[in-house]
Amino acid sequence: MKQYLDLLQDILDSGQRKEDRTGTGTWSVFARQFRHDLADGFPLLTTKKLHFKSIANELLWFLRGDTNIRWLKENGVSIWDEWATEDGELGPIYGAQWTAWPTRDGGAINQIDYVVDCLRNNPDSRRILFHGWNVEYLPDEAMSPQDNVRAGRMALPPCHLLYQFYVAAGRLSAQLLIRSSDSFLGLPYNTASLALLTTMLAQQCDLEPGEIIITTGDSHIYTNHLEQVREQLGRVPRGLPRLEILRRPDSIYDYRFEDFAVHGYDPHPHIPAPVAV
Ligand code: THF
Repeated sequence: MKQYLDLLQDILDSGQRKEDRTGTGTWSVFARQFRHDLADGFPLLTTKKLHFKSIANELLWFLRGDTNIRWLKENGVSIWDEWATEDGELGPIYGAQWTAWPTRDGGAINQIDYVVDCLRNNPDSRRILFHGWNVEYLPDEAMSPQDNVRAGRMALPPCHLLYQFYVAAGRLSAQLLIRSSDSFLGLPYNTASLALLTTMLAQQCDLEPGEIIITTGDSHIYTNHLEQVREQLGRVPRGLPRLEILRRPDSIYDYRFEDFAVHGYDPHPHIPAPVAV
């Protein structure tokens, strides 16, 4: 994915130094976009090895509506540990808003059900989207993630928030708005996750996967990732792997990690980097 390396280079070339919530400091540019046709391969970065298991299980965890790290840990994923309370809670983050957006009357709306229903029954709709930015539950930035959770709010506000889908000529495309994009650690995860979700939805709705388009708002590189970014920019991208889904589960909620096979993934070695909390 040359476009990803171009974005990193763009941030190095024209980024401004900004302070951030975590106290780490970043180099940042505003509002960038890239697109990838899923017919050209599965967008799992080849210039460093990504842990596909973390990416896939995180997505399955969102779709479960789960907001406790217990299931993630049971499935070998630790990327949410830093923000959870001692009993593993993260408050009403992604999974809660996606599948159980709270309503005035004390009920809940499943936005994923809505999207699947639209894709099947009203694919020309211009309203096929779901949103994570539920303002009532956003954290208070002056409090720690854990204290926010104890107060009934999200540990962190969603970084990837608006997912919109589009059907034409039997192909399903998706665009995603990421308001705050940790370009070295988070963006490769968010890209592969969007591609996986789009492929799963296409399978459920008898469509072919189309394009994914990602728009990043505050597009940054943390100051403690610069060396890793330069290392990555010196590497030559390799051919993309192919994703195969080995069976057709009964619903979008019935996928398991074992249903996914990634063929031909031949990345450069992993490059470790600290995550800003
Ligand atoms: N906070 C910050 N600072 N960056 C983020 O990318 C981020 N997220 C989620 C919430 N807060 C964030 C958490 N997602 C890793 C990857 C994604 C994360 C958090 C951490 C990470 O450390 N990845 C390592 C490997 C770890 C593993 O797979 O076990 C890597 O090298 O890729 C973005 O939505």
